[in-house]
Amino acid sequence: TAEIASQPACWRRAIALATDPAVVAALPARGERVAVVGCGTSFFMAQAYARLREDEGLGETDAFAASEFPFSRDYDRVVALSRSGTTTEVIDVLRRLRVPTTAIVGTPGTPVTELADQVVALEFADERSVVQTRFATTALVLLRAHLGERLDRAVLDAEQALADPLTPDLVERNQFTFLGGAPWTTGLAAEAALKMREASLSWAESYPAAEYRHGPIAITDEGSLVWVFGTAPEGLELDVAGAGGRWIARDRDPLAELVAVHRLAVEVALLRGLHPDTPRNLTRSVIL
Ligand code: F1P
Repeated sequence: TAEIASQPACWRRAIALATDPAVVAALPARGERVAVVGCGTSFFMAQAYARLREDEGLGETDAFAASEFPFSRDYDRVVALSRSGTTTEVIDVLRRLRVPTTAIVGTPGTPVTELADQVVALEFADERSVVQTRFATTALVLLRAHLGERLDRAVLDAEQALADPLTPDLVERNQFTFLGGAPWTTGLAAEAALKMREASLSWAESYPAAEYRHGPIAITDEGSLVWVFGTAPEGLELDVAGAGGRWIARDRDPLAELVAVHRLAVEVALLRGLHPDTPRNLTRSVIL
């Protein structure tokens, strides 16, 4: 909980760090063809960043789960995201690559930092919990700030998300669906669903918002929560209400909405008698 609550402070540090010359030199330059890789949470942050960078016109940007990296493709730079710096699939990609690489990590002095050409260490955002929250969002804030986004409002929105009451009609749900209302927020929706699974062992799914009508709406009922990150498609709220689901769509920075989901995941876990920091079957990093 303390790690979740420290996100606005960590984000402020990341925004300041984004203009540090060493950090600017390590992150992708305008026009470079870039691939971003990671596993789990880090992969979903990679997806969000890749789509933002591409849509900003700063260069073709792809995101891959590290296990699916296409070595046949030509990239100018590969960015690896890994809190632990010890994830096997990320290490494998960095070992095989012959192009410039940048690692963004929580812990320096790890195999990932040894293999990467450039390293950005966000030690202030590293965390004890097995479940990632602030490292992931802080890394994305750094990358968004480097793209030129002004993120003061996002920080204020995160503070608001930390202050929101979590009412029983949100916590007492048996199915959680998160929708990406803009292409870059689909990665955030995937991460929100992962948080609900990891921290509270909930049944959670995610889709691009417009895909929701193409099948997933079939599972929606009175026990469902449907939460949109970003702008909702016209009329979708009525469809969800018609299926009996509880709908949330707020005019806030989507990354701040992820902070709200961190808190929801903790509350649902506690309600079910689970420890949200140490999910069953999960370790801090996957070393194969
Ligand atoms: C990646 C990751 C985490 C997940 C769990 C297992 O770790 O998949 O996202 O929550 O802790 O490892 P990393 O490469 O970012 O350290």
